[in-house]
Amino acid sequence: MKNREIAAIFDSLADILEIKGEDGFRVNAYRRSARIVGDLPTDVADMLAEGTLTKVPGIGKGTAGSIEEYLTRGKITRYEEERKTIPKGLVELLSIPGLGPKTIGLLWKELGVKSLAGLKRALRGGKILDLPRMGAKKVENIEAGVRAYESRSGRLTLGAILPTAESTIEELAAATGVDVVLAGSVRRYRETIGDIDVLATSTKAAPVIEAFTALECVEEILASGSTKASVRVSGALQIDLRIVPPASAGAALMYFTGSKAHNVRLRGIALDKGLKLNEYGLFQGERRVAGRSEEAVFKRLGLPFIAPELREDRGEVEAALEDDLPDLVEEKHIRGDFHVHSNWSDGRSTIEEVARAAKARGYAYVSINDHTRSLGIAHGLSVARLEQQMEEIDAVNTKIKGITVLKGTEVDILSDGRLDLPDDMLERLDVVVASIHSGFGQPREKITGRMIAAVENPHVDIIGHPTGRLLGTRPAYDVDLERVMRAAAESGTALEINAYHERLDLNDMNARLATDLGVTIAIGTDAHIVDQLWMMGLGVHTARRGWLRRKDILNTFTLKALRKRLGSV
Ligand code: DGT
Ligand code: CA
Ligand code: CA
Ligand code: ZN
Repeated sequence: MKNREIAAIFDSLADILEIKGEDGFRVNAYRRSARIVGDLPTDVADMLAEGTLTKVPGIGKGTAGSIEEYLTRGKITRYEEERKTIPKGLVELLSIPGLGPKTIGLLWKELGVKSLAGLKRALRGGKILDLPRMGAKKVENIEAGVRAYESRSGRLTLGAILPTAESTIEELAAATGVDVVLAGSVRRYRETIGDIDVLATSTKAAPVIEAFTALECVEEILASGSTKASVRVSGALQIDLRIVPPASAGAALMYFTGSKAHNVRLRGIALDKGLKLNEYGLFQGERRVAGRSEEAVFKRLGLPFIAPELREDRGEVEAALEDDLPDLVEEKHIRGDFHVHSNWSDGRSTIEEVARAAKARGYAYVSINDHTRSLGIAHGLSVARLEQQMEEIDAVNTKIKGITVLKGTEVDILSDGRLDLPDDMLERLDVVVASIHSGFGQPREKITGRMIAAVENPHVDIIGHPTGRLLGTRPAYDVDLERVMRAAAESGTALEINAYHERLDLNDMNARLATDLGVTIAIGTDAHIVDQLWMMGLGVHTARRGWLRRKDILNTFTLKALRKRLGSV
């Protein structure tokens, strides 16, 4: 389905026009087309074939023509032509968080900035402050954006690549009949991924390499040797494959799972015992004493098995030596989801669809948490609409057995710290998630105050996406998290691990700090369509990376225990 690709081109077109300073009407028309096409639930190719495309409100003849051109010729002439009218390097600047097309246009026209290097020169030279509507605060934001952009360069979110990673190992295993597993940062479930590492166990590497480089997803073969190969799949995503014999499979998996820092620690422990550890095995002199499985290697090193998520040299080696590793939460412990949007606000699934999908995942409960009225762009609910929604939830609960739909909200924490729903309304809900969606630029004291006010509201159960960061695109707002955590521990309010792949907020280390301070963590997917409920796994693995145990996680509570904890009946 090409909908998203086409939407991205319309968006780029709008960006280019905006950089050039063309009139807002045409810019907005392309933005609107992008949004409409991106949100279409059906394939534009089918709609074009059936002649239904031009019947969609907002898709005129011109837009339909561009879509047809893309589907038949793979490009849109208008876009190709416009692209040539601005310096190539300006397009890259659009990826810098906090830097929009208007400012880029200004930098280009006024200061001759044509690339990232040019932007950095302008920042260093201080000339940028002379631009209209530019202040010290804004310059600081741009500098922070450049830093964020440079530090993530080339890294993708785990959630964006995990489906590709999983289907690759399945297809390769099916094609070759050998054991194929993931290693590297994907197996450690890091929030962003440089490349995908895959390990296959076989004594005959050639047929595995052949099958690997012939996979349908492969766009380019970067390297192909006798025991390893690298390919490029969609975009810049690279997959590295190594083939190892069974006698070294465990040691190789350990080595290529990393992290490097963790590996260094394990090699040190081996040395202390007069052993040598490398990707071929654990050796005493020339003799291999372990290597077939990770379990065997750990055992011979005198250590319990260390879960891949912990292998970051953040104290796991010390804990293992003292046999004091945490008993980590597992996906199978999860009984429900606390953050799901429905089509009552900006989601796309009905409450009934959410209920059925949650039931199919084996959950006991799921809560519906739509936005509230201040979030107009997200069709936030008024009190009256929320009351209607509660009736609908009652109806769904009567209709569908084996799952309980909880009444919830994602109430907006307003910029002055008040909540967007009155207390008497909040009191009637089962699961109140309170989140910040505005005023990201406020000073630390102010944002911290807003969050603490929400934490201390007795009706608020969970603080949603507590730092507001979006991976690679928006830094966290300036908040004193530790103070919020202490307040949350005091009032018994849970903090969220928002499992949506671009958020993962709280992140691993913050979740760890929160539980160390006595805070309960609630995992919510922030799903806007039932196809996103799978991201619960990303949240659980983030929790594991934060050393969290079953009892730290609200989602592991039975419905009865949950109701008691939330104070709802
Ligand atoms: P990434 O791809 O940047 O998200 O992170 P990783 O951890 O997957 O790193 P990658 O793909 O460069 O290498 C995979 C693993 O292989 C890494 O976690 C540890 C191991 N490894 C790679 N190079 C070295 C090395 O020079 N020394 C050691 N000890 N281990 C290495
Ligand atoms: Ca990797
Ligand atoms: Ca790699
Ligand atoms: Zn939210």
